[in-house]
Amino acid sequence: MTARDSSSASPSITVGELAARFLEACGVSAAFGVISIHNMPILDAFHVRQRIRFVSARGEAGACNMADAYARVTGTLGVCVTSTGTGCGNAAGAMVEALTAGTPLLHLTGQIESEYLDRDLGYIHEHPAQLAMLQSVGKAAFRIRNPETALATLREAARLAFTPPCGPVSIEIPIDIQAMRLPLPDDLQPLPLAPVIPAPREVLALADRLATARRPLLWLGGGARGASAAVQRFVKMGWAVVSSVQGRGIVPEDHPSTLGSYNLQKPAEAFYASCDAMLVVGSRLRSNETLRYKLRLPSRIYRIDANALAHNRGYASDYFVQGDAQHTLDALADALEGRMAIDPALAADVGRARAEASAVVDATLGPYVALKDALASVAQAQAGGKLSWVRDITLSNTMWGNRAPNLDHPRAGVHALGGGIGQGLAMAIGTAIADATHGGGRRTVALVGDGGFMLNVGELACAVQEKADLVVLLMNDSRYGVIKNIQDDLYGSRHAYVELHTPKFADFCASLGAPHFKLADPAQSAEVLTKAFATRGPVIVEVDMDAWGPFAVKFAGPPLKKD
Ligand SMILES: Cc1ncc(C[n+]2csc(CCOP(=O)(O)OP(=O)(O)O)c2C)c(N)n1
Repeated sequence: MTARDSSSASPSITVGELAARFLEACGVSAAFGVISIHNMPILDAFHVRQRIRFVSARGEAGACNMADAYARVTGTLGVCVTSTGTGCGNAAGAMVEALTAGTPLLHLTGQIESEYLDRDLGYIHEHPAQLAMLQSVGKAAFRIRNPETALATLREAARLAFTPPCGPVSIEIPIDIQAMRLPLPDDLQPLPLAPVIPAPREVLALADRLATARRPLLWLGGGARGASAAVQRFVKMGWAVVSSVQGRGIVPEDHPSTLGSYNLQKPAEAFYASCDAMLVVGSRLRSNETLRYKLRLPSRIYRIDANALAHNRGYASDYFVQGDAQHTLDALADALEGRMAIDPALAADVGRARAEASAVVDATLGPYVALKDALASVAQAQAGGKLSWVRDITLSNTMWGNRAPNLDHPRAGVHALGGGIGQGLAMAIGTAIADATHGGGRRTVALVGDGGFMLNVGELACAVQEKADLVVLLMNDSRYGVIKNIQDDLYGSRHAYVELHTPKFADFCASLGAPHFKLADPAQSAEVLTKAFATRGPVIVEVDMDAWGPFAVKFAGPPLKKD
């Protein structure tokens, strides 16, 4: 097929512009990437049209993490644009994270000219199996082969990205195709999304099983993030609630009916033993949340998931209903309201379990309790509790950041779900940009270790350039702390490859024009955090962990079942 030329009567646009216009129709207000000869028709259209804010990341990994976080906090499509070959490959790790987290993301990448494609000619930027790589690091990948099929491909990619299990979808567009012209389509709207409606018979069967429960518990995962309103109906009926880390804030975490994400401490497990039914909604009951599937859950487990394959994964389910979380919970509440006799003591028992679980966490932290508590109080005082809480993989996050401070909204938490270090800073930039473009009025705060921070530190320059409004809590122990702890536990304290040459962060930040505060004393936490919250743009608060001293308990990898 050949593209129609620009002399036709209707105005003609390039495929690059078509992509830009389609994204606008999807409600995308910011996209992230690195410019290259192999994506310039797309980025030129962004620039000319000025409808989408394009953030020039310093690397494709960061760009993809930014787009991922943008999608998580806005609920709209995340978009990253990369170059062919190495640029595209640089995004692979971040694509894996988006896949793990179920983020609806569109990754647009270039390809070499169609004429030379798939011929292994050593053409500049050629990656012969790029499409195969994209298929394996994301949910799906397509190639646009001519202008006539471009819109259909864009529409289908976006539809797939938003179809549970949601995930990142890539489209590669050879550079000659990006520049080809086609008539401007009349309709650029994305395809409608159809939620998975549960079978009414199955909802009633589930209701029959739950109607007699006296101490029912809802376990909410990331798949239930759109179901806050329906979940509230269960809370009103008297159910108890607990969430995975990805499900934080579906019920505001200061609500007395929820354990929050204190989901695997001993007091939580003891509480589960007192519950006679658990309804798991949109959660994979992942290894890190369940002591590698050994956490003792209530004896009867029921499950709702939009993904039919969730049935019996990780834990056996006594009954399973396939359906969108909001629709299914609403239908279930219709069938259960006024029909249950829930133990009135349940609410008080949740509160007790939560307080005990939180005390268990605090007892591990030693001096770092001061940081955790100061963050909660400063966030309340300076931002009305409206925090976007972004975390990298670091000891402090595993030990407390995954559970505290309280989050008030299902989209207020962003973390590296798949466990890869080095993504937190870029995710915080994507979060802050999302807040700026969507007027969220939240304060972005990121928790990162020095090891993870250095992995993608170039993005700090991007943050300064973009005036990304965020506070980074940089936990500096000058090493890969958790790995060192594991070496103590399992490798005879042979501390190999964990001591890191670390920059003088004050000088480094000064060179970039980023305000920097050193926090050398736990007693100054509230004062320094208050100053940081009052400063605009990217602000670094470096916690000098050598001065603070160790945690009370040495954390050495994800907790496992001990008895
Ligand atoms: C991309 C990636 N590479 C390597 C690892 C292995 N790893 C897990 S934690 C960690 C150390 C992180 O160090 P830092 O960010 O300083 O945090 P700390 O453990 O000191 O709190 C490493 C290297 C990983 N999880 N992800």
